[in-house]
Amino acid sequence: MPLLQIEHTGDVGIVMLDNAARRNALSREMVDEIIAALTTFAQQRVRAVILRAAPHSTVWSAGHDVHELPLSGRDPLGWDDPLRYLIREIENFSAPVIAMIEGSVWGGACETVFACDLIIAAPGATFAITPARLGVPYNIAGMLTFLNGSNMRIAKEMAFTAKPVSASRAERLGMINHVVPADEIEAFCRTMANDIAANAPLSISVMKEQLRILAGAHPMSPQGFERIQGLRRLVYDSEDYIEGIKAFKEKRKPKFTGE
Ligand code: YXS
Repeated sequence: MPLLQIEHTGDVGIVMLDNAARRNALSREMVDEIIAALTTFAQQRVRAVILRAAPHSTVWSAGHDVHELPLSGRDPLGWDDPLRYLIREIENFSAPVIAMIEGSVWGGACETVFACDLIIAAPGATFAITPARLGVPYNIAGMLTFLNGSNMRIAKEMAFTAKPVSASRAERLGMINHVVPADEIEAFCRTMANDIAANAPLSISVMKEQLRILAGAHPMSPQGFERIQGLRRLVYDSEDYIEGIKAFKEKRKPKFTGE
């Protein structure tokens, strides 16, 4: 059974996450279907994409599928992790991707939304950066996505508290483009997508790529990279990492010891 619904109208493509039973968790299967849809849209030369959940969703996406996080000994967010592929696909997609948000957005899904080019949220939407909730060592590119999607102070607050940020606060902070009433948000996003599609696609595609390159232009020494990777290994080899995943699966609060 497909985990998505796809629509292609004129120059606009729409991907609707549709696996409410798993709260649209970004499993390998779900990510593969999203990437397949984007690949088709690229072949159809769509000029804007809307990435959404089913209407009136209470959870837009619960983030990385926790059941697919490796238990200890392996980087949970390495280059080949499905979430990393999804982020790169969105960032490298030639046309703008509009995230249309209804419901709560968690962890890797929050990064996915921040990787989109525009974010339009209904008033009840929330955004949470959750590695600290599970004991996960987020990866460098992902932390840069969070930083570029907010600012240092807010990225730290979201990462350290793992608490959701409301749509109104996110808009006030410039983290999202618009807050639109739930009964108007689909029409609003379609209008924005069509406005974009009416402009010059080559010009837009180049500006999107320029901004991607500029946003990622952060020099890091080889020693700096290796230090971060060493620190991250200490985390994914820790007892706390195992405890975070175990507690999630056992539906209980984790007890972190710092070991
Ligand atoms: O128990 P069943 O089989 O019915 O399944 C439950 C949940 O286990 C499942 N589910 C998930 N499965 C895999 N990965 C997930 N991330 C995930 N989230 C939920 O969906 C079924 C219904 O969940 P339930 O009963 O909790 O629904 P709810 O409506 O009461 O609560 C919805 C949420 C989203 C508030 C709740 O499910 C939740 O807190 N989910 C985890 C949110 C989260 O911490 N996500 C981060 C995932 S890890 C990640 O993205 C990164 C690696 S990181 O951690 O670094 O950010």
